Amino acid sequence: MTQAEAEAVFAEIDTDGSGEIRLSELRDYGKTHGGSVDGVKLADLVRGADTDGDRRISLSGFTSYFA
Ligand SMILES: [Ca+2]
Repeated sequence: MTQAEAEAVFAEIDTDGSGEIRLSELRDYGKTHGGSVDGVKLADLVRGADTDGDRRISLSGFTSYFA
């Protein structure tokens, strides 16, 4: 997806607007989107996009994974 699309999806998942996606936010999103984000399984997304290993996904980690 494009950078802008990735940012829009990120904002949709980051429901508290903290600028990071927590696992609970990802799980809530997965519940209503078939357990995946744009076809990527949540577990694979965390592994691929959590660049510093703190189990939270930053906007830059998210967009570099998808865009
Ligand atoms: Ca958040």
